[in-house]
Amino acid sequence: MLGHVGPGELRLRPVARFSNNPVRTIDGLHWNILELYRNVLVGVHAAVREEPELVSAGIDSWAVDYALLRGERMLGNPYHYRDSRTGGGVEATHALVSPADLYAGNGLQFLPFNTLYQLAADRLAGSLAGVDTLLLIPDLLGYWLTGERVAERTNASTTGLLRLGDGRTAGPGSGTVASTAMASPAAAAPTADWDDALIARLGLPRSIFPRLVGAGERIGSLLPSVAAEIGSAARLDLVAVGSHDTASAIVAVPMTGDTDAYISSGTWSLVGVELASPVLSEASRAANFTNEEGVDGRVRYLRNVMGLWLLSESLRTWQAQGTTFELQSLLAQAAQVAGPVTVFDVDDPRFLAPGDLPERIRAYCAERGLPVPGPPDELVRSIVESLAAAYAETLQAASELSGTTIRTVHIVGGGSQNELLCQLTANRTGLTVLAGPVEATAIGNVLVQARAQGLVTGSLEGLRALVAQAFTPRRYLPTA
Ligand code: LFR
Repeated sequence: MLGHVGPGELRLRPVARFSNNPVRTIDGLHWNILELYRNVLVGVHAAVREEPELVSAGIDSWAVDYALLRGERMLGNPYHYRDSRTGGGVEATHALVSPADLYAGNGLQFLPFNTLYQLAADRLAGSLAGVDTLLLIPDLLGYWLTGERVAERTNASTTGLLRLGDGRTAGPGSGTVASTAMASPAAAAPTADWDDALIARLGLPRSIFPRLVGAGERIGSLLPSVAAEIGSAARLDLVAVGSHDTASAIVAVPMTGDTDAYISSGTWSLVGVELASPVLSEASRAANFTNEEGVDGRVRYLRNVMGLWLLSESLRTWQAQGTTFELQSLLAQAAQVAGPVTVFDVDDPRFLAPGDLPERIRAYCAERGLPVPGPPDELVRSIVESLAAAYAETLQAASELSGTTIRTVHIVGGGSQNELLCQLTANRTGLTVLAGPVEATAIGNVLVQARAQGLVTGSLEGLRALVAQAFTPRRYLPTA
């Protein structure tokens, strides 16, 4: 995505798009990381050709996954977090440190694929021998572009291996930041650091975790070999952004006050509120809410809801079985389904792995004596209705656990284009839903770079005001 940013100006356009298809080999499910990197080069090349004055680039991706390196060499292909190898890692980790102790230190929701569990699986398999560096996915791509090894904080906070800052306050809260507070991103208070004691207790080598950098810090310029490969003489800086895609997306949620909640709705749905400091209560842990680090030290207090993965994986299954559906028309049919719709728990762990999702959803309903959704339009209606129900339940919990009164819900990302989902969310929450922007992640990425370059100044509130000006949201009011 190519962005143009200045005071009162925010425009984005796509220059290259590619699919991200994982590959299963004999040892499990992997990311096709070299193909992703090749496409990054193609994309940067296209961007520089379109905009020779381009000043910087920033990378974000999904969280938790990583590559292991010895010297410059990547040891094996990164695993996909949906691979099943992490089961043993969870047990081994909890045998060493209880879930309650983990939460007290890192504030992270339990997801079986959090980096610390994946690393435990690696340790048990002997795969950490000879490793000298761990790089999360965006940091790996950044390393290949610049030769610099760093760990960007927002994404590092999803490893489970950062310890929340001592004061447990995480910098400025919503609406309280002076507009100049972030003129120098380096002034942002570091809120967490690698938890040396935890890393030692888990038997992991501390030396593999790189220096932490904050969103807005310059990482480096393109290696000459990379510049030559993309055929560019451009002086392009790589700038750290909220490299966890969700952190970038939340930067671009046009929230205007502390009664706004967000749903970053894509493959996953990240449902919650932004806070100034973490909530570490036992009730919060039991409800599996996470305190991930946001840009400028904000806390992303949220829960992962299974998300549009349920739809995309169902479409993929039907395609593999010989029927290709067009999503928009299937959603239109789903909206017409009359009669009671079965609501199921979208977060049942059985829905995490790739494969035949329609079958797993039907089995789930049959086991519980619920009406089993039959044809695709019924099943899709059931998925969307169940997602909206999970959104409503999660927002209610976020509100209670954090003491936030929620009046408006923003839906950003791909799900903001799903009218049925947005309307059902308004109905089930009884709240106003503001949908958009769809490309929130890219917008948040670009805005943090622009601020680092001095093209805009100010707090996240100022950046969000730019978003609100540039992208008019679609409003949904409860109808039922
Ligand atoms: C969303 C996301 C979530 C993270 C999941 C796995 O794309 O980054 O925030 O929990 O993917 O990395």
